[in-house]
Amino acid sequence: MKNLLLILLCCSGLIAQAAKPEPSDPKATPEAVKLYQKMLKLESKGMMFGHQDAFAYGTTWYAQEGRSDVKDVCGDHPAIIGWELGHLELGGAYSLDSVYFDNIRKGVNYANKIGAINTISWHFRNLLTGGTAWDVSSNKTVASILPGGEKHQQYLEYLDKLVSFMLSLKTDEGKYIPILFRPFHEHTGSWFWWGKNLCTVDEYKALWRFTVNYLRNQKNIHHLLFSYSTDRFATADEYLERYPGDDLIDLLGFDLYDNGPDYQTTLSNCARIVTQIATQKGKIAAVTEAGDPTGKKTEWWTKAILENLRQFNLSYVLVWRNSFTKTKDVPFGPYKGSPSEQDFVKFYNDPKTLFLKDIQ
Ligand code: BMA
Repeated sequence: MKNLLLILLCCSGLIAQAAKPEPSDPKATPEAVKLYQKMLKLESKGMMFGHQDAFAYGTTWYAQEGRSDVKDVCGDHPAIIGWELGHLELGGAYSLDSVYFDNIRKGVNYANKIGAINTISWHFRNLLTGGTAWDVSSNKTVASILPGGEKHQQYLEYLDKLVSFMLSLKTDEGKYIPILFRPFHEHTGSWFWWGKNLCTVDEYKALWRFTVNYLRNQKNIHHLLFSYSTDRFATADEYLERYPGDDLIDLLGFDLYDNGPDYQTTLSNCARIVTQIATQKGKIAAVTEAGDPTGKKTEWWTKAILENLRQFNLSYVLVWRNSFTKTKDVPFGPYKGSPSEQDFVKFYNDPKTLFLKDIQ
């Protein structure tokens, strides 16, 4: 009996070991596997805080290594650092948000060195019209860049620039730095050329499948974890309508800005649905973009975000950038002198939120 118990215990131990979650790419680098497992494990500890372009610039500064507006306010950096590659496809030196690609490369390395997690988005241009990512004047763009389409060759050229950049993200020891890559986002809306009214379900899925296969199988890139990130949605079916497949995706997310009176109920409803699906699939769940577009809600961090997300095992919530130039956007993150600065410190001190020091 005792022996049987021992055997059973050993077996269950082995099963538990064998069942360690693996990313969707069977050839994922050891660093990508480690990141995936670490993020899943951290979900039960708390919710990480992320900020777009946190290390690139803040409301009053540009490119100062070691600085972030978040640290200026609470003394610690975000755990998740967002970066944006728009305009990489044009071959220039800097992004559509005026960040030098060299600085992104250095910043990714720095973030990784200090134990932060890097996520990258790509608002790349409309290949068919020549317009921006927001040019929705044609519903043929996605079809045109797929194999057989008139812009397919040009898409490969864009992807090859992406490939060179991704392959340049290395540690000082020459290992590829694992990245959460989040292309074709907010596709349940129709403001990007890959959005819902601009391509069919099949075209959208084919775009994902072609792209991931090209990066993995043609270009041998295995340090990326892929993030599927919708805008608002009401049901699991709606969320999954354009989901390209478990063999491609590692993180299930959604973007949701505080744009109306239903924000808080929508936020918790979306978080509930996404965390349920992610648990069933064994994938990471996150709020991949958020923000208060008025920039004026003094208790936004604790009331809108924390109280509505506290009950869920989400990996992270990332807020959008603190533009240092005057754009139409307010700074979405905290900064010295912000109306919600004190509330952010409360948010930081809450045991539910995880910042850089909490994930070492
Ligand atoms: C948008 C805005 C733009 C920016 C783009 C890509 O939401 O912040 O100003 O160029 O994201 O980062």
